[in-house]
Amino acid sequence: MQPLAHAELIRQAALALGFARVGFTPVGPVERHRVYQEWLERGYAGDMAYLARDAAVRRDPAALLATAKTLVTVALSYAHADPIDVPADRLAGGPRGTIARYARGADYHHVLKEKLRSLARTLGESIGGAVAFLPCVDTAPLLEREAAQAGGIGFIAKNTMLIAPGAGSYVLLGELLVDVECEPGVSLEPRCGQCRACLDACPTGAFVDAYTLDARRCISYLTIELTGPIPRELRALVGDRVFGCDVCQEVCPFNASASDGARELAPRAGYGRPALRRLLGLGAAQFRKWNKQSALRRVHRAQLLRNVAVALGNVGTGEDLPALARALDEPHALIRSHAAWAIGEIGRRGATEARALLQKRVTIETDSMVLEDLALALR
Ligand code: B12
Ligand code: SF4
Ligand code: SF4
Repeated sequence: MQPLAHAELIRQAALALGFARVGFTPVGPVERHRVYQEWLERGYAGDMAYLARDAAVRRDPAALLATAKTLVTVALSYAHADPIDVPADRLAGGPRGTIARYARGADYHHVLKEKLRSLARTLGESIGGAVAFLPCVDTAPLLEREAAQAGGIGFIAKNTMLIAPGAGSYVLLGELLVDVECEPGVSLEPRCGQCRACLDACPTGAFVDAYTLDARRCISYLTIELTGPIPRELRALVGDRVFGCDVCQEVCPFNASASDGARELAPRAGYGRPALRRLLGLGAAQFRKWNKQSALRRVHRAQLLRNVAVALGNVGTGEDLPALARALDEPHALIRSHAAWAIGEIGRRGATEARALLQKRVTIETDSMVLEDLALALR
């Protein structure tokens, strides 16, 4: 079979599996690896040490599978309707948080990998021989957006997202390395034109410039990747977001008409706008049940409760103080310090009971980070 026929065979099988787009690029050194290196050197990766550890592998996907000839790139859509459209007065249970769209359904890592394995099996059966392959999704040391652009799936936009024209940026990326030659796709140039809506809308000002994100300021990093305290000066900017952020995609005109999210990634009920007080009350076992088989597993319980406390500090009222007071007794100092901050913020908005709660905790607290947050909140 010829490279063109291989590509067509894979394309048809991938579309039948529900992928929104499929692309092909010969395995070889990555064009913008230098950009990646510089991004790391400027410290924009923050605490994501794994990005620096395997930086060299990201230079050439051949390091992952020596016999690989083609990097098949795929995109799976999660453009589902947004439950945020539900009017606030119809939401019972106190203030709500927001979970980023990609994490509202099943864990995309598993969904994509399963589909990629199935794609490899179909390829092997069709060409009547064993195919060496490696499925990759997110965690492999690959520059996935770069690969997707090179394969012809879409273009890298000013918000650094890979946009597939017609499908938008609410697509998750995966790759299949195969030892089969395929006709390469045609790489797309950026199509943002004069638009800069995403750069202006970012709540934390995380874009250094078009195409360059300082992850240390990105709410996605702050709520998911960062395991320590969220810098105090950024907490108010996080708003009600408890896991990830979609602002720079929500404002993008390329997503205005995006729909057709994959069935397997459909949002689960209650996972778009969860009640914050309920989340703050999740014990260890309930937490494990809450994030089971979902991309939400990326955070530990203390990280989630830290995020929830920050969100309550931003959108909560005096009615949320009892829940935050219980969080002040949590064994984990990270939760206590952010609960103290949140109580201080609610107090600043006029809830008079806040001060007494903070003063009571000061008398028994021993952790220096929590004591600092308590002192600042009392000021
Ligand atoms: C680390 C990481 C993050 C970090 C850093 C993000 C970033 N922009 O770098 C944090 C935690 C902040 C993050 C956030 C999110 N992430 Co993330 N993340 C990754 C990961 C693991 C590595 C990305 C990376 O290497 N970053 C380093 C920078 C330098 O790379 P880059 O942004 O791709 O930059 C390239 C371009 O900007 C380009 N470039 C530079 N200059 C120029 C100039 C021009 C003109 C052009 C055209 C290009 C260009 O060159 C760079 C190097 O290739 C990838 C998975 C993977 N293995 O690739 C997922 C991935 C990028 N993330 C993904 C998602 C879904 C998200 C979030 C939307 C999640 C959320 N809702 O909260 C946000 C989006 C924030 C944003 N605007 O980027 C998806 C993106 C899918 C898509 N359609 O693009 C990926 C591909 C995972 C997946 N398998 O689907 N993420
Ligand atoms: S995900 Fe949110 S915080 Fe991060 S760059 Fe986009 S808008 Fe800014
Ligand atoms: S909002 Fe505008 S500038 Fe940003 S990615 Fe979309 S088209 Fe490009």
